[in-house]
Amino acid sequence: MASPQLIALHQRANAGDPEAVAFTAVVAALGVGERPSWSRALDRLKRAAKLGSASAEGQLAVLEASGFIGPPRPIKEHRLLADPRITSLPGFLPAPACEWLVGRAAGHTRLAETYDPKTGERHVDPERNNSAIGFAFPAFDLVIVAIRARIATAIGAPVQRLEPAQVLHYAPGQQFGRHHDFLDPDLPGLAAEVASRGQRVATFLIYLNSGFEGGETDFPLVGVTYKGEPGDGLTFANVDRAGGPDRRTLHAGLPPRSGEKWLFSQWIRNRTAI
Ligand SMILES: O=C(O)CCC(=O)C(=O)O
Repeated sequence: MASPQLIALHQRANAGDPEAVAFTAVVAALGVGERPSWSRALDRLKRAAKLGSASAEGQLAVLEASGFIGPPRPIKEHRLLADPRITSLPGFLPAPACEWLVGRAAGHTRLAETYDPKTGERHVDPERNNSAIGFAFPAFDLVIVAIRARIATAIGAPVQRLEPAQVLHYAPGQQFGRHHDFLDPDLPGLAAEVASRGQRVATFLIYLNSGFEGGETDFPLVGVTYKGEPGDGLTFANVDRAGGPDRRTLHAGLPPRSGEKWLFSQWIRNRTAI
């Protein structure tokens, strides 16, 4: 956010605009134009709730119920495969936070896009017909900030390496066909992207709901098929130990046969991504 916008935000917040106060909580947590502070962020969110922000009140309830207020909860890991590294994280995100994400996304998703390997531009790919919504800084709330911080802790990377987050939605028959998440530096359209913003070295997924058949995350070349319960995480490296693309990480979001699938998807770069 440019400085004039930040000044305007704080002016609105000082004037008592509840939603502006709520967003200054995000600004405090991320340290935009100020020293980052989680406790100041929570104080601001509480003030926004007192001023009448329903969103702030909802965020506080979700943060409280999901273990984001108070001592951090231990993160459980279960190694599914050592090489390439594929790890599940049972119970990574409590149900209220999963429901919050679905609530933020529902009704706002659009046909998902991928990188065109020739041009490096975003484009609609016939292999990917599910829908998605991206959450970048101006669309963050404190719940999303907290989830991204927990992901950064789990994978041992600074949060600045996380790309904007996405929530994916699959109706029956919709899929994210077989693909790699690394950006192939051999493809002309992607080499520039890798050079300017770094390689996408890891992926972190969180299953957000139940009540669908099929819809697994499938790694056909290494024989791993995973389907999480709501809140379960799945993370995998997209590159080998030398940092080069690992083609064995080919994977797909299989289509649900019935019901709807919601998934939080977070790609991680090897350097600052936002
Ligand atoms: O929907 C899934 O299970 C997979 C999602 C995926 O492949 C991705 O976000 O890169």
